[in-house]
Amino acid sequence: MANSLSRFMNEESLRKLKALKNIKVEEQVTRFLELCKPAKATVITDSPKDIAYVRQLAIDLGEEAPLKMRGHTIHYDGYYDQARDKENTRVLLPEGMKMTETINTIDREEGLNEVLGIMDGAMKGKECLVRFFSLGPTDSRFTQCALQLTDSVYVAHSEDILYRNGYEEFKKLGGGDDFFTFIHSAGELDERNTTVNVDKRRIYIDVVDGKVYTVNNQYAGNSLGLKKLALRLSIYKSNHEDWLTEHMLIMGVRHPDKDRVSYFTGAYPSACGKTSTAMLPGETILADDIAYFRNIDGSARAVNAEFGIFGIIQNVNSNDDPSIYKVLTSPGEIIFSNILVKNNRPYWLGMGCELPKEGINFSGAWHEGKTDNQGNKIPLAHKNARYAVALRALEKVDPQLDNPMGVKLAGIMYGGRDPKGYLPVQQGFDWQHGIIAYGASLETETTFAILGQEGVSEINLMSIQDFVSIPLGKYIRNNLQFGKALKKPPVIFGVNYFLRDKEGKFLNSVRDKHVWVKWMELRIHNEVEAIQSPTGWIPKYEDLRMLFGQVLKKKYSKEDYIQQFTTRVPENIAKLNRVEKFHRENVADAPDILFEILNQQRQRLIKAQKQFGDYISPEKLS
Ligand code: SPV
Ligand code: MN
Repeated sequence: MANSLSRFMNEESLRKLKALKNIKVEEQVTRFLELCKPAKATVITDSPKDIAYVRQLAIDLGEEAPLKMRGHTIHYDGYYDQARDKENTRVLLPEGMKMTETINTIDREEGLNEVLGIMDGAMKGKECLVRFFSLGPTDSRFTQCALQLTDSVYVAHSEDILYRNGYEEFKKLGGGDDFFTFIHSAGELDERNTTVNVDKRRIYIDVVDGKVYTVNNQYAGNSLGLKKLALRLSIYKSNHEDWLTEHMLIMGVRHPDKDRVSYFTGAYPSACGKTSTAMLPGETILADDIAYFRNIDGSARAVNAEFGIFGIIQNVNSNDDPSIYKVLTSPGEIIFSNILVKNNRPYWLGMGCELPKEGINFSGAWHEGKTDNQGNKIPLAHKNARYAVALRALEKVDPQLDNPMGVKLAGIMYGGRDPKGYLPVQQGFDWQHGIIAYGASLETETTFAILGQEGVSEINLMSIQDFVSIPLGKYIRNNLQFGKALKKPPVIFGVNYFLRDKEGKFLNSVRDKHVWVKWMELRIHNEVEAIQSPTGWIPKYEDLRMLFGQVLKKKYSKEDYIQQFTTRVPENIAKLNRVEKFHRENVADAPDILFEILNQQRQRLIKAQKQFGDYISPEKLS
């Protein structure tokens, strides 16, 4: 093996690999170097020197270009590789394993043959970086080691910003094989350093073997092993153990004037307010995308699998997201992707200043009015353009970020993009009701974060449906069970930032979510009362009026309250019907309790409808 490895790497790299004393790691590295056939391979440790090498290589090879501000670089993904590719992302299904129909799968043998065929020689002429990371804090029950091989320096550099280094963690494996392996190749690149063969883009997830093969792509949601690809592997792994993997933010919410912090997690589909909730001014952030939960001594505790933010940059401006705007306009290590650059300065949609009429963007040289091959106008920047920044760069990072025990959870939020049905904020009656009526019923409109049509309404269970690598019913049961086993489960809330009036106008402004979050914190501590509606506990006007004044310095009228918190019975019943149909048709192993809880909700709505009519003002319920 050493012989084969020394064909690819110099003595220094070989020494670094050997120092891990892990034959399993060496086997994987050898096997995939032999398959992908790079010109050379370099082993990167956690040392600042090695990490600086990666940062510089991204620039030397032109995968990133420096911008005016110190530490800022720009990277472009291919024009057709700007979001997650759902169609070509598949779970490899071994013979005999059952999976929910909505989960994209391919027969394991067939899939492996195909993807290994595409990856054969995919790194020709390139340098393969061999990297070691830790998902979750190091030295912790939550730690999950991850090995990454990639020929994209952008991928390796992004992972440095977004994940904890894990070379030293690998040493603690004691030669064991409890690590995930990610093999990525951007494939052949064009003169702009973007993938040529996007038609051969494949992202295949081998859950039983803990490996992911991803090729002919660069967009981070497709290429970075540690992000959405590891999410699938850890959902599978946690299902076979006793913990949960969630597509969730984690934040510390403060009482308006007491010295008190309560930790919340929140699940929102992509581009539905997850990052901006996690970044609310005055609160602290632990995670904006992926959380691991464990039951530790009867309490739900959570950690961030990640260490940084890969956030949507559109509409980040000093007014709506002041804290992240400040970070993005200050010196420090940031990779911008798929935005416009002019005179080495970055520009994006909704940044709140005048925008140039030409520059370089994800289509190459760009000018206003430029069209693509299909005659579509190319925007100044892609809607899904992003930034990657380490959480430690934020002033408001929570001090518990690296706590090996995680934080104790007080509340969980589920929020979709629902123009018609769900109230802006409501509290579930109990754990089961919250998981079923808000989590498993989460319905949302599709967004630009996934390749394909926008604005199509779909069920996106717990906002994690795209990533679930076990039967969906099992995933729901695991969540129900997790809460049951706790001494005091976190309180579950349903939120909806996207409710509209009859004319289609949004009923809330972007920052109102902060009031909802503060209300939840008070509810958790039983410091405000609530009104029982057919779909959950809802806020009282006086409490919201007080919080709007305190948090946003805004007046909150009774009319606004009534409009926002009116229960829309026909819309809610229609939603229940869609949710039930989805589960009956697709989720063969859906638990009976799911249908019971949906039915109870329906009965409560019908009863209230008989008494109060189709549209029920909160005043009638109090
Ligand atoms: C998401 O779309 O949910 C993201 C970005 O967090 S990525 O999954 O990386 O595309
Ligand atoms: Mn996400």
